[in-house]
Amino acid sequence: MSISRRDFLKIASAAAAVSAAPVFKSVSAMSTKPSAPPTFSPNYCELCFWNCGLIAKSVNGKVVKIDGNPLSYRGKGKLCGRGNAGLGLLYDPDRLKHPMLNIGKRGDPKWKKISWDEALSFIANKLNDIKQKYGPEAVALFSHGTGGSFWKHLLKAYGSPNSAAPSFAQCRGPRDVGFYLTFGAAPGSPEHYDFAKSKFIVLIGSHLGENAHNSQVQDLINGLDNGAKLVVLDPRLSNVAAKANWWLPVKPATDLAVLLAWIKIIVDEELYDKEYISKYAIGIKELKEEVKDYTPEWASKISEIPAATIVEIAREMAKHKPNLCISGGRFTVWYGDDSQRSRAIAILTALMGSWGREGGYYLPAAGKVPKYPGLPEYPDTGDSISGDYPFALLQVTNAIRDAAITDKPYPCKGWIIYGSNLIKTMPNKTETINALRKLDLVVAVDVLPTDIVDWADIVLPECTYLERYDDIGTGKFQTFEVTMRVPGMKPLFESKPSWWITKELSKKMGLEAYFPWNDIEEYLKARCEAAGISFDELKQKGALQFNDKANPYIAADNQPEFNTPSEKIELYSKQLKEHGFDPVPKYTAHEEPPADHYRLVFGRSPLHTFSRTINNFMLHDLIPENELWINTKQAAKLGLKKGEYVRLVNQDGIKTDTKIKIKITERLREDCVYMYHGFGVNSANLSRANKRGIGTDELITKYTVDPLMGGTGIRGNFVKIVKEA
Ligand SMILES: Nc1nc2c(c(=O)[nH]1)N[C@H]1C(S)=C(S)[C@@H](COP(=O)(O)OP(=O)(O)OC[C@H]3O[C@@H](n4cnc5c(=O)[nH]c(N)nc54)[C@H](O)[C@@H]3O)O[C@H]1N2
Ligand SMILES: Nc1nc2c(c(=O)[nH]1)N[C@H]1C(S)=C(S)[C@@H](COP(=O)(O)OP(=O)(O)OC[C@H]3O[C@@H](n4cnc5c(=O)[nH]c(N)nc54)[C@H](O)[C@@H]3O)O[C@H]1N2
Ligand code: SF4
Ligand SMILES: [Mo]
Repeated sequence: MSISRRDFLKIASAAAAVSAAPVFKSVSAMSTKPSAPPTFSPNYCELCFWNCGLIAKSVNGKVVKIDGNPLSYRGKGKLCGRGNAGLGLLYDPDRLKHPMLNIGKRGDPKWKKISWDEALSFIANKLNDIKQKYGPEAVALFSHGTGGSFWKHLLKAYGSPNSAAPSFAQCRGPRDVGFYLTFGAAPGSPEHYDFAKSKFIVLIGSHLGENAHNSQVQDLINGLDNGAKLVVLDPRLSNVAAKANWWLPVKPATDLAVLLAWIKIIVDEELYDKEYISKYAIGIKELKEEVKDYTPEWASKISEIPAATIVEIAREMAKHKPNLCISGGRFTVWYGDDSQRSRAIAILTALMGSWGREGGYYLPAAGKVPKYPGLPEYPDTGDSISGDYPFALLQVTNAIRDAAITDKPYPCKGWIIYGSNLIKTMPNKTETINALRKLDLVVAVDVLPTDIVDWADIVLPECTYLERYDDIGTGKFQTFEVTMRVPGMKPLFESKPSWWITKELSKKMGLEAYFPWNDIEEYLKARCEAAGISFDELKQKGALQFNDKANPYIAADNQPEFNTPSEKIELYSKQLKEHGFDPVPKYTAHEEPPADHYRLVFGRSPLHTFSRTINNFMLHDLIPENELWINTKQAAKLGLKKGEYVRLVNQDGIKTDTKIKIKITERLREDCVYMYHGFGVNSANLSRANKRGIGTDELITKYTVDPLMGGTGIRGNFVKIVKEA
């Protein structure tokens, strides 16, 4: 099977359809002066966290166009459909324009415009009160995005260890932990999947292409172009599944059965990379014993994938070892046993010898940009709120939420929420609301009046990425990438960058010694100098690559290190056993949908990032609302028509406030329904997004916590379809 580069656009959907026309219109409407020669500033995209490099073109002090930066590893000169629509955020008339104080209630706000000075004094006073009453650890930061780094620094200077992000315990945490337990390292973000060189690729519930992480999609397409075979396990015929050699419409929640059967076949038939395993791994004998009952026939009954297909694919994988990538995916908080499912993927990867091998998982280039030199030490902090999860690699957001409700292990009284829409991204909204109601202080730092903003006491408007400098960005790929964001124009309205907000706040909190730079360029220059990088070159090029001579693959003179207790790959994990967990993953059955219910399955819209972009006028034009996918037979059974609007009721009797349009399709199993995540925006101040479609977050009242690391499995919710009278 071969696939052309043009198919990238087809996979990534209507990327090309993002026309620049509306931008030029909005910009020319703004500018009255004759055009000065354009200026160009490098930047990196913040429409999602892949952070592809871009060049912003400005005319008369306004950004008028953005293009991919060819020097960027993550973008390679291209932007995805969302990235191309950056101007739809920059010129969104709904943007936050000035600091605001909530003189109403949390969740039912009345906003009063205030000055930056008033806003920062208010926050500093509250933070100092909390410190006096409860200690600094009673303040937590939630963040997502590059500007978060200045907030993390401020929080540590203040003395709190509680800095968390939904992008761990609500996203890739279980995958990272499963791999960490096996290899002593995670696939990383950005992931070290060597798709471009793969001969065989396995995607497990990962719908790359719709999940539009730019260079990763390009790598996948290049791999397929070069003849790689592709297997996709997904209950839905995703766009990438439509390109696969094998689409396995696995029964949702049963992937682990297939993975365990694959392990059994490979171990029993001795199809694994024997030299690699004997050199680098421990526990092959114990593994064989532990998986002995997981026959393909057993897995077939559970997963509804034919036993012969399971056997065929196990043998195909082995034929292509070690140049195959069994992808760990990214969004992995599914059913609560997620770090164990990820461990099964890691074990298979080890058996194929593909960690550190061409076409498998490459070894990333090393590199570091040291911190700003000479800063005072942070104060000593006590333990962070991590819950009772022995293998949590990072702080657990839901444990912080629990602490705000129960005061255990100690009170949590203040939340600073930077670029995170907690109310839509944490499962079980009622718990989030209960926590928010109990706090003494809620600060939201955002660019738009999104749903979480309505729950804040005080709102700080950040300027968008196209209007600000930010901290230095780094990424470990086959090169070590260092990136810089340079503003293409002055901030609109009274919005400000986080480097400025945190510095001013530090003065009011008596923490100015931690922010000794006069301005951001001085800060960035000092970091560049400490790393031996030319600031001027970085500022001009936007992205620099280092260590590009490093060998990304295992070789006689390039031996891997495994940061596990045994310093080997652990097929059998003694440390899991010591903590009372299964040393080799075991299959456990998950709850099935009750009668008349479907499992709620969701994923990414190729042209939106969660709820971040729903109000973006360029993207809204293309995908204004989500649709409910339902299988043709089930639609006929329920008498549903294409385009008809319905509501949903979940297993706990929660009925959606808004409606969703029916899409009838053969591309989905009969036992589930599917929709894009991110819609169903509540905030009345987002004029285009408000109440369009349904939010998965409305329906996710149930979640199953992963006992190893605290991740919240959210794919165990079920819905019934309610027709409108
Ligand atoms: N139901 C459900 N929940 C999920 C998921 C799901 O699929 N379904 N996905 C999970 C995943 S994979 C993840 S990674 C998490 C993400 O969870 P979060 O990190 O909470 O979510 P985001 O949508 O990235 O956060 C968006 C907020 O950042 C703001 N923002 C955008 N740009 C900027 C900026 O430049 N500066 C500032 N200060 N703010 C900005 C937006 O306006 C918005 O309010 O959610 C998880 N939760
Ligand atoms: N366009 C776009 N791209 C994005 C993002 C975005 O918001 N928009 N977000 C980024 C982020 S932070 C993340 S974490 C990634 C997430 O991207 P992915 O890791 O690819 O995860 P999801 O989007 O949750 O994947 C959904 C797919 O899993 C399938 N699925 C559901 N249940 C099961 C099951 O039980 N078994 C199997 N095998 N499959 C199942 C669904 O049918 C769907 O096709 O995307 C990233 N890329
Ligand atoms: S993948 Fe798309 S949205 Fe994400 S950073 Fe790159 S261009 Fe921006
Ligand atoms: Mo994510």
